[in-house]
Amino acid sequence: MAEDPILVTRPYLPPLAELLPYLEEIWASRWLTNHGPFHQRFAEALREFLGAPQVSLTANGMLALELAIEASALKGEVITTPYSFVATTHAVRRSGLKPVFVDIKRDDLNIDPALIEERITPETSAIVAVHCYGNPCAGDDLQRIADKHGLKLIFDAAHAFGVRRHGKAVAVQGDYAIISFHATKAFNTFEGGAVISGDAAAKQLIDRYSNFGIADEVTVQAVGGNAKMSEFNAALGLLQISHFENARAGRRLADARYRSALQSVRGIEMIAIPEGLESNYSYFPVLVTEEYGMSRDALYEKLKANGVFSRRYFYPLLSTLPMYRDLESAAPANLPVATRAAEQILCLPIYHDLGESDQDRIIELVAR
Ligand code: T4K
Repeated sequence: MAEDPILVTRPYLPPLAELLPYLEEIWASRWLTNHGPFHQRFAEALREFLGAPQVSLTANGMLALELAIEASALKGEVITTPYSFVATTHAVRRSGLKPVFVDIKRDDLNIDPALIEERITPETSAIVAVHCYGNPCAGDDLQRIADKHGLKLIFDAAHAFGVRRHGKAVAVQGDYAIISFHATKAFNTFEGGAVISGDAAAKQLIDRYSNFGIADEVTVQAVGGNAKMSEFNAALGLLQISHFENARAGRRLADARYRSALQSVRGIEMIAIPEGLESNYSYFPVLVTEEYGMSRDALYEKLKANGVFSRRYFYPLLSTLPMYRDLESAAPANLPVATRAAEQILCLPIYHDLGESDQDRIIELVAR
């Protein structure tokens, strides 16, 4: 008999019975959206969980990033990484800005601060950095560069929910940071996201842009849009917070099993967990190098033929997409580390209840 397929992730869902009282509350109040009681409770719970000064909830991570860019009133050029999900660069471009790609570091696959300053011009207004797979960027170095050149600093922390370094939430940095609560993330509300901001005025800007620019019943102050989170998603989020550590613990085990089984496989490189980091273990990226003796794509196909659906996050490189490849900064010669990583990367399945026998199946296929 064919074995069950193993997908790259499996969303964590709380027991349905625990959600029902929340739904009954929504049904009774008929308050479904527009910053209702669950919205406020979830935002407050998140603020506490993250230790963040301010949190605004949004309909998803992409809109959160667009709001952060909009509230930062950027112009001209934005320095960013080509090695991310397409939402990152699209948010820059959809805001009428020009993305300027800077290469990444091999050790964490995040933007390389040492290469940023040579790309800064009088047109540059911000840096949009990504904590790829939840691994923290060199936040202090980025902040120093942003301060020196008067740039805004925005973190796409879509992957970094719950990640802490020396006890502090990695997502709480910069002028704004965004998180995604998409179904495939470490923490999900089906769809959802949040913007973290530093003070009440910054949060007010985000909240206003997210609600059509409306200040009160008769006052519209900005050309805003609609990025609000509904009461359903907020109620689910409130419940999910109480389950997060449990889900993280399941993924931590799977991560540790992969690391010990794959460390001796020639040609398979893993990304080290930096000292003091409490990851959320929501991705398990490996780099399939020349020494492996089989290309990344051949391994991907082999896994697929055996019912294991890994993903090539993040290939193709954003700078090679038709809408970006003509940018001067998109030249492959400018991005050798990212180009190589995109050709070698493979994210193996990882989730809270990945069974040991399923994981062994994956490990055997990779280790041969
Ligand atoms: N910035 C960064 C750095 C991001 O990575 C993302 C999103 C964003 C910003 C934007 O945040 P959001 O606007 O999405 O909140 C997925 C996600 O759709 C996307 O959220 C995520 N990053 C990206 C890395 O991955 P796909 O195209 O790979 O999703 P899909 O539908 O192929 O699903 C992957 C696997 O997950 C499937 O094989 C099965 C499983 N799955 C998926 C869904 C949707 C489930 O088991 N249940 C589900 O409901 O993009």
